[in-house]
Amino acid sequence: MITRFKTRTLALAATLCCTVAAASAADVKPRLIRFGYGLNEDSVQGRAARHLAQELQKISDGKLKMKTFGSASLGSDEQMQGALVGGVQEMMVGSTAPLAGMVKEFGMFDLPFLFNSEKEADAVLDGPLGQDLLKKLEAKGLVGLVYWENGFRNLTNSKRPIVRAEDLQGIKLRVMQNQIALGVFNALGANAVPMPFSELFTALETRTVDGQENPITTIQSSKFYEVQPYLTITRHVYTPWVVLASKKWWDGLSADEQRLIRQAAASSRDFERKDSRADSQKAMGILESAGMKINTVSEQEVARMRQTVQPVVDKYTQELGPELIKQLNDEIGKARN
Ligand code: TK8
Repeated sequence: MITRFKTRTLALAATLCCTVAAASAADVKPRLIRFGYGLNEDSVQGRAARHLAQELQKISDGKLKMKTFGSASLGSDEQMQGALVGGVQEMMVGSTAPLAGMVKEFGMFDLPFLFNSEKEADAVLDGPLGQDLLKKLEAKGLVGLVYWENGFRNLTNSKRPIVRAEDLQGIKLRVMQNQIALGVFNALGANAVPMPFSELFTALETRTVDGQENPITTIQSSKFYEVQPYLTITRHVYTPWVVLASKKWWDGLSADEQRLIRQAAASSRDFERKDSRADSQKAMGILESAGMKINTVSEQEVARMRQTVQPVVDKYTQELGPELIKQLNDEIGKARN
């Protein structure tokens, strides 16, 4: 009796479940999503891209298939942004720095010595300011989904240890492609050279440039230690990555498809930040055993560097809007306390 009742309940539940599943499945078409990124497969980006693809496959019952393309095989960050705007590529992850050419406010993340910790960065990126910036992309043909951690950047070069800013004199330093990054490093005395990341390893290897700056995780996964003997821990800026979709393509998706992609993107964000923080420790050990000569700039020296770049910060505070920079500092202040 009880058994028969249970069986019937189960059968009913099963029918209900599958009706619901079928209904939602009706709004999800089989699709192939091309997702491009700049680092190699064995990097924080590579691992998080695979996580995103698997998650999406799982929650869409295999309908939303993502194919991931690493090592800038679909182009540099800037080229992929263009492909997304044009609707010839569906998704990507890339730095905020080259987005400043479209939405200038993204340049704020290139202002030096802003965040003190990952926690502060998370709070600002996931808070009102970071989310407003993502919305601004829509008018430019991009849908900003979530921020991943790229992280605090440090200097490497092939000439000498950087103990003081003066040591940067005459060093040809590759920087990300925007005016603020350029202004900051020129102010510090380097000869800043903007260049896409995809050309960087070769440029370092052939000594077209002497140095570059990126988080420890990237210095390790991109094997910069093979061509850069000196690493200086400066943590001069925290830069994020942003997961983007083509607006042209996005607008043709059903609400269910958009919801599933947003859900998978949020999962990739959590996965990637955790992985990045754990990998940072591990990568440092690898760089040490690879024989890099590592030094950390002193607090006094950081204070001097801050002073040296202040005119650049002031200039871009005016250009980006003093109100916006005030909001940024307020949100950082809140997260700090
Ligand atoms: C990878 C870049 C990279 C960034 C840079 O495509 O350009 O130096 O740090 O992560 O976005």
